[in-house]
Formats: sequence, C-alpha cells, structure tokens
Amino acid sequence: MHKVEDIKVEEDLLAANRELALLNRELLDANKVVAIEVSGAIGSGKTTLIELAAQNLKEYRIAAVAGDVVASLDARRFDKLGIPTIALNTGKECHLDAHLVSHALEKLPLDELDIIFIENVGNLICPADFDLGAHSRVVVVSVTEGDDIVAKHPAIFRRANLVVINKVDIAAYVEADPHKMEEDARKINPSLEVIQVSARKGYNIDRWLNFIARTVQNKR
Ligand SMILES: Nc1nc2c(ncn2[C@@H]2O[C@H](COP(=O)(O)OP(=O)(O)O)[C@@H](O)[C@H]2O)c(=O)[nH]1
Ligand SMILES: [Mg+2]
Repeated sequence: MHKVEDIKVEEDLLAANRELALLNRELLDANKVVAIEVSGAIGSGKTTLIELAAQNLKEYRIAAVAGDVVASLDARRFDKLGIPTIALNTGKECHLDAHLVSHALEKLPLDELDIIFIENVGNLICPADFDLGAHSRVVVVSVTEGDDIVAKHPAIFRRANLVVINKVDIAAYVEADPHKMEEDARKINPSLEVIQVSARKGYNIDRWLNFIARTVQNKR
C-alpha cells in the first residue's frame, strides 16, 4: 500500500518531469527537430528498428539517444552507423526521464538534425508515466514475449502513437498470434496505429519508414 506522503512525492516528481518535457519539446520545435521515443522490452527489436531507419532514410539527418541501465552497447551500434549518438545511463532507474534527455539534447547538434530517436530502457512498465518531450511514442513488442503481453501492460499503450509488433517471422514457432496482439492494442487505444513487421526479414519495414516520414511531415 502507498502511504499518502509517497503518493504526494510521486505526483510532484511526475509534475516536475512534465514541465521539463515541455521545455525539451520547445527546444526541439525551435530547432525543427522531431523526436521519436521507442520503448519496449529488452530484445523486442528497438535498436534494430532504429538502425533500419538510419540506414534507409538517408534524406533525413538522424541522431540517436540510447537509454540503458549501465552498458552502452546500443550506443555503440548507433555509433557504427555514423550517426550522432548519446548514451544515457540511468543507473538503477528503469526508465529515462525528461531531465536526462535534456542533457542529451544539450550535447547534440540540434540545428543540424531532422530526427532524434530516443531508445528508452527496456521494459513495458516504468517508461509509461514519463513524458520525455518526444513528439511521438512508439512501443515495440515481439511475438516471443507471448501474445498476451499487450493485454498485460495497458498503460504504455494508452499513451503510444504506434505499436510495432515485431518478429512475426517466428510467430508460428513460438505459437503466438500477432493478430490477437493487434486487437488487444486497438482495444486499449482505438486511435493507435499498429503494424506487424519482421525487422530481420524486412517484412512491412516500409510501413515503419512511412510512419517516421509522416511524423516528420506533420511537424513541418
Ligand atoms: N527473428 C527475429 N529476430 C529479430 C527481429 N528483430 C530483431 N531481432 C533480433 O532480436 C534481438 C534483439 O534485438 P534488438 O534490436 O537488440 O532489441 P532491443 O533490446 O529491443 O533493442 C537481436 O538478436 C535481433 O537480431 C525479427 O524481426 N525477427
Ligand atoms: Mg536496444
């Protein structure tokens, strides 16, 4: 059970985070940069999808912020693509917050960028409450997490713009039904866009790239 004081501290924390998120968004808007947050469990395919975007959308100047508890393995993968990359380590925290992201924005050449992908710490719970100031929130789930994974984590899908159901190439092997996952996501949030992809095989990756391009166009 939460004590009354605990709830107050949590509310204050979230309110402070919201203020900082607004400032991040203002800074991004002033520089005409679109930020896309990518959340999802460890191993769901977040880094792979961002890599595909950076490899295929050469018409945009792309940067990446890689959130992780300790290591910076994802940041190294982005570095290899030759895009500006900032690694953010959260220590024990299981999510990024607007304050951490503001430090990443300070270090990036905002006036030379079109899109910043922000990969959140891998899980479907903690990132839900913390607005980072991104313009769009993407949640990646993979069929290997089981086809009840969406129904079990409604909060993060309520605040998302797009759900990517990944690894459909192996859905049959893990006996998961991606259509059930899609239906669950739409039940939680009817305005959510849902796409089924295989980042490994390239299936429907054009729809992922199209979502990114539309997000940029809508901001211009
Ligand atoms: N079979 C299959 N494997 C994938 C797919 N997408 C990513 N993977 C693999 O899943 C693992 C985790 O991917 P990664 O992008 O690092 O996940 P992240 O932890 O969410 O960033 C890697 O070994 C990827 O190659 C997919 O569509 N199908
Ligand atoms: Mg990753």
